[in-house]
Amino acid sequence: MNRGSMDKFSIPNQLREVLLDFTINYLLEQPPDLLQFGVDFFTKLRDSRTQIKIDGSPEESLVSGDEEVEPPVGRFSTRRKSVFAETYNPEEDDEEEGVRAVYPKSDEQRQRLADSVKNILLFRALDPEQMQDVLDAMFERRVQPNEYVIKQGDDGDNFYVIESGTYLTFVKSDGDAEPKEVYKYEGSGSFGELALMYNMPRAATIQAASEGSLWAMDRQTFRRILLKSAFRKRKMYESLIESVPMLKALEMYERMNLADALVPRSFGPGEVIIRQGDAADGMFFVEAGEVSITVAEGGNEAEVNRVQKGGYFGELALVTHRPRAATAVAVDCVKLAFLDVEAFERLLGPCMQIMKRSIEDYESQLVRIFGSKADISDVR
Ligand code: 1OR
Ligand code: 1OR
Repeated sequence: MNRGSMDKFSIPNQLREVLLDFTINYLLEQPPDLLQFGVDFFTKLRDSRTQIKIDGSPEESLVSGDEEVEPPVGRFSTRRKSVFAETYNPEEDDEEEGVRAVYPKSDEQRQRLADSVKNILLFRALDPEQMQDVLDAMFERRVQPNEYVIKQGDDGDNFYVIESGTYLTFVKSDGDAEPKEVYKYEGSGSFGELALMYNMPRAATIQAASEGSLWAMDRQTFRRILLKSAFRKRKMYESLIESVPMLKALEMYERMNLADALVPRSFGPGEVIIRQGDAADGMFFVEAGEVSITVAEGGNEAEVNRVQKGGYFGELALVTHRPRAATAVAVDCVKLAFLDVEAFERLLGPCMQIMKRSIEDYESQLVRIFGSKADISDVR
């Protein structure tokens, strides 16, 4: 490469980063007064220097005791990124700021987009107006086999929702010679939210394994519309997820996805949560209160278990693909987090061994209490 007189000057990385950050912020915000904006920007940048946290430790868990809703910094990497962005606090952000991107779409495109975003967990908390905003802001990107959509270590630009295609996820950890394949998206799902949510470099590489079509949303729109709701949800379920021993089998990223998927459900004393014999649509984690489990068998009904905070129930039917094996009733005011069957199958694979072990325990108890193995033994 012929760099000519450029060789005489070395451009410090910090200068490049700061100027780029400033330029991007200026372009996005389009303030009326460049100089005033510059003064504010650099003042804020200087003031923030004292607060900058460098490099989250890898042992740091998803769950921290503090109540502050501030994005953790660099938890997936050892490289620090743009200082301005690091001090970002979603709770202080003015939602109305910035330009709104609108990409006109044909009816046919709208329909395809609506189908693609239907099951995206991060979109669940949006109201219809925000959803409209999101749909307007998304633009189509077609990819070819082997094309890299995201490269680990890069800055985050877009968030992607899959319309079609297969995508491989690779992570190269410190000390690894080669990146390892850690996950495969097949025709649905979304990726690329981590770098945008937590202001860190891309945590993984995403490569198309087939031809495909993606819907992309730029960083600014993502942060303006999705960040706060996604953040609150992940924050809300951190301590619940931490309190369930079984879920320790999950990687931090898998726990985040679980938090996105959980839905709050409450029941009053005596209310039936699950009825023996019913078809199953999901499972429950107990956040507060107590749940009584009873089994009816040949005219006898007996309480067989009580489940408290940190416990779970309703997983058995999802694992065995059978009707509910027991009835669950709220003993007092019970706060639960519900996980639907589709998310269960996608997210709780790593906990399957643990669940199967407790199912074996149900079986031996069943034999002890009723003298028969009944119908729960078909564990797949
Ligand atoms: P990003 O913005 O960092 C890469 O860009 C994306 O890959 C990332 O957001 C996620 O959306 C997606 N760990 C981290 N990121 C993952 C993972 C992952 N899987 C998909 N992405 N895994 C943990 C690996 C130790 C795999 C979990 C199954
Ligand atoms: P499910 O989807 O069948 C009822 O819906 C839930 O009650 C079940 O999943 C379990 O999560 C939970 N036998 C069967 N189900 C039990 C039991 C249990 N305990 C909790 N559940 N036994 C108690 C073992 C300590 C054996 C009964 C004889």
